[in-house]
Amino acid sequence: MITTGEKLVEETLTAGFNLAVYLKQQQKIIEEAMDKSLPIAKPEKIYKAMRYSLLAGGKRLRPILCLATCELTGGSLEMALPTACALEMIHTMSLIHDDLPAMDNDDYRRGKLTNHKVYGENIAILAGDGLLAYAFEYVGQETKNVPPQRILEVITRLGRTVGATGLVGGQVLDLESEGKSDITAETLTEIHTRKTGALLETSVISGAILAGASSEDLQRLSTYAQNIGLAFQIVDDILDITATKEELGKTVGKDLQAQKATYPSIWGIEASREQAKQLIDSAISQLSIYREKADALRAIACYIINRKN
Ligand code: GRG
Repeated sequence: MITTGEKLVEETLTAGFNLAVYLKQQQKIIEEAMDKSLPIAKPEKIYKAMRYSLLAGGKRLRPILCLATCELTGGSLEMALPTACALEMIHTMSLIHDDLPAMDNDDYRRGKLTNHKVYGENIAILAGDGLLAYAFEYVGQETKNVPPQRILEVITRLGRTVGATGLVGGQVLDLESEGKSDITAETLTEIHTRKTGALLETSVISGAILAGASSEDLQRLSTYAQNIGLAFQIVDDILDITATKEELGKTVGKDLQAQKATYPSIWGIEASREQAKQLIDSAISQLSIYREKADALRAIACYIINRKN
């Protein structure tokens, strides 16, 4: 019986599933695909700026989730790889814009100088815009052997995730909440459901849509994704307090500095950890029907609360 993340990691390892090996292998596939996806063209400066952030490392969690659910629901790697790359392009563009002086004003990301620190603010804005537009083009142009209706569904969903109902709206609510002392856990959850949860959920669901998953599968996977999405953000808030700059590859303590409400500031660190664990347990409970076929998704859920960056 699986109860907590750490326990599950042990169990999946003893059952023959090695998460570290799995993540490394999937990251290699994704790195190679992304490198190929965006060759340098003219004007070189913008392509270099886009590649600088896209290929700067990171956990590649969103594409890994997309590939995992496509495989789980009967699809192939080839069906989901363009969408997996597009998800990382969108995530990367959101990081570039989030780091701008007009937003969070950060100098470091993924252990490197932020895009605007290297290329200037004007190019960083355009690099983000370029990646966002290319993500949609890439899914439309490169997805092969998938019925057009499914591709259309993924593209529509990506648009909804990025726009005012998702990332953009979440970022606005986040900006509006800065410096306010009366932010409730409900408001915080609304912000993070849009800012962080929406793209994680779309990562999980798009792989399954491309594979032609049933509506029951999509429902189960949505619930899994919503739970890991919230847990991911709670852990992110905790790491901003407990991790080092070297571990995170970016400035730490930013939330406190910007007077942002966080889960630890509302609940305290221990209660936040407990909440994250409960969410991971709920996420994992959605996967029982898939038995060992969902080992990767189970182990990723555990990794989300045990991660150090
Ligand atoms: C999407 C059009 C458009 C604009 C962007 C700036 C903005 C609007 C939204 C902010 C979105 C944002 C930065 C959310 C935070 C998400 C988050 C927890 C990022 C960290 O993700 P990790 O830990 O990072 O997966 P790595 O580097 O491992 O990929």
